[in-house]
Amino acid sequence: MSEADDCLFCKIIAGQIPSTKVFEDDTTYAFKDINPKAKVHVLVVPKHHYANVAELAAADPAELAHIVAVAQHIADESFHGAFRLVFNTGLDAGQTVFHVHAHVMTGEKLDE
Ligand code: DGP
Repeated sequence: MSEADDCLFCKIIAGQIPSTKVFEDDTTYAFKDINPKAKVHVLVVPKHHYANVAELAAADPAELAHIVAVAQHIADESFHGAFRLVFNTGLDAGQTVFHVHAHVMTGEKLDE
């Protein structure tokens, strides 16, 4: 069994676990975080399984740039383009799901 076979976000992308979709194209899926930390809190993920952002950046930098563009699009739609982008990377940084995901927080003025 590969890492991806037992991955929560792979199952969400495949529609095996329900999610509230915000955006989708051939390579990328975005859905609402189940535990929002801002008025708009969306997770943007590549459909291909990478464990973290460093792995994604090394393997497919164009997809990483695309994720940033999707984040910008979400912020343009919900809060005049301002957003916070967070990639928790590693257990001790708070990463709990080991399929790379950008936390996009927007929709309101954020605390500094
Ligand atoms: P992180 O701690 O950076 O690995 O973030 C994981 C995020 O995933 C966390 O903010 C909560 C969210 N999350 C966990 N399980 C689910 C789920 O089943 N559905 C959705 N929509 N979000 C989830």
